[in-house]
Amino acid sequence: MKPLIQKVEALDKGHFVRVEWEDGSESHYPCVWLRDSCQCPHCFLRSAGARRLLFEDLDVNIVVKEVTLSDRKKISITWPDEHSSEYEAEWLKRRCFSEKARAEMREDLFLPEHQYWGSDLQLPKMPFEEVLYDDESAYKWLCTLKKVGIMLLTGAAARQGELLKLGRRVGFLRLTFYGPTWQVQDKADANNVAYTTGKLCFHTDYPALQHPPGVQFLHCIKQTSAGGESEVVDGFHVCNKLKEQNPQAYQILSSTAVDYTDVGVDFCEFAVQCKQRIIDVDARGQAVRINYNNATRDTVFDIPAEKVRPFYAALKEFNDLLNSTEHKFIYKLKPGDVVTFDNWRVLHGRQSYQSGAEVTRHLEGAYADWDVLMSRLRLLRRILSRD
Ligand code: OGA
Ligand code: NM2
Ligand code: ZN
Ligand code: ZN
Repeated sequence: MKPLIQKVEALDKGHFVRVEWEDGSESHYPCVWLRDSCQCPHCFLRSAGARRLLFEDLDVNIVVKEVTLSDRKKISITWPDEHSSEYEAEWLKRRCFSEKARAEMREDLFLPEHQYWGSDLQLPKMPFEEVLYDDESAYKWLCTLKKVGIMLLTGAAARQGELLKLGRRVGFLRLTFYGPTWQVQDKADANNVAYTTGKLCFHTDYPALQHPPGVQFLHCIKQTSAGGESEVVDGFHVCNKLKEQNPQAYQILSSTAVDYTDVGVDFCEFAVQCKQRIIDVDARGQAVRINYNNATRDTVFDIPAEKVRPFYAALKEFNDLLNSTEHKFIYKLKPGDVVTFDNWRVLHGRQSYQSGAEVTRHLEGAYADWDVLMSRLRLLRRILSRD
């Protein structure tokens, strides 16, 4: 059902165009935006879906000379320099500036809604193969990953290389200093605490990078009989709790820049340093990314000495909440399981296990960026809405 236009008129001395829709509702469009968004071949490169018009050539005080309605399906505007622009009803409707329309568009483009969870998590599951070969399943996987923050894919082969397939399915994986994919197992002279048999307390991976990987995949190839259980916690849910229960701790963790370091050799030699706030927040103070790995938190701490104790106290509060039985979910990966999770939101950990002469536990890991996964999600939605 395509929207139809009842009436169009210029308002506010030509600075606005008012569109009245056939259902009686109305939309107001600022003329500077209309001129800037002209869809003619001179102003817009259709093949790239991108603006050709240079900002230098835009008069930010522009007003309309004339606006007319043709066929109730599009409006035409003549500008003072006689340039003319056409805008289709459907195109305009999708770009309505009302609060409600913008919220809908935001929802459509970014799927910002979160479903929070605690120890009651019903770990979402689906067969690995389905995600690889069925578009509807792949779409469901990506939507769940965005909304819940975690999904288990089952039935992959218990050998290396399965994550490369998942990478090709979404587009490509994120290369880091640990390689295109990496092997989590007990290693001599480990270049990372993850490559030991020790317990890993709740962390997000790679806060030492300026742009930490948005998504993480862990594929279980071999699992030890005793120990090695996985733990996950919804970081955004815990942040909401902390903000409520201890606003001061929240304020400290969302404003203090913490130094992270990672130095060694793997894919190639590296000396990574970064400053991150443990809780990254948006303009409204909502957590948007957790950057917390106690192992790579640097001993260099670039804050005034008197702020150090309050910082540790705040981090203790956060760490305690992460570990409360009400919030954490414990499970054990089986060979063939691939856990996929939002590395900006979900903190993960593992219980320790016995070291021995041979390798008793082996996971293959990989990272991907949210840009790549969201791009695939939008493309899949487009394909699925066609048939
Ligand atoms: C890691 C990690 C979890 C595990 O390698 O960063 O968190 O279960 N591994 O070994
Ligand atoms: N590994 C698993 O932040 C980190 O160092 C997380 C990264 C070694 C690729 C661990
Ligand atoms: Zn134009
Ligand atoms: Zn990790």
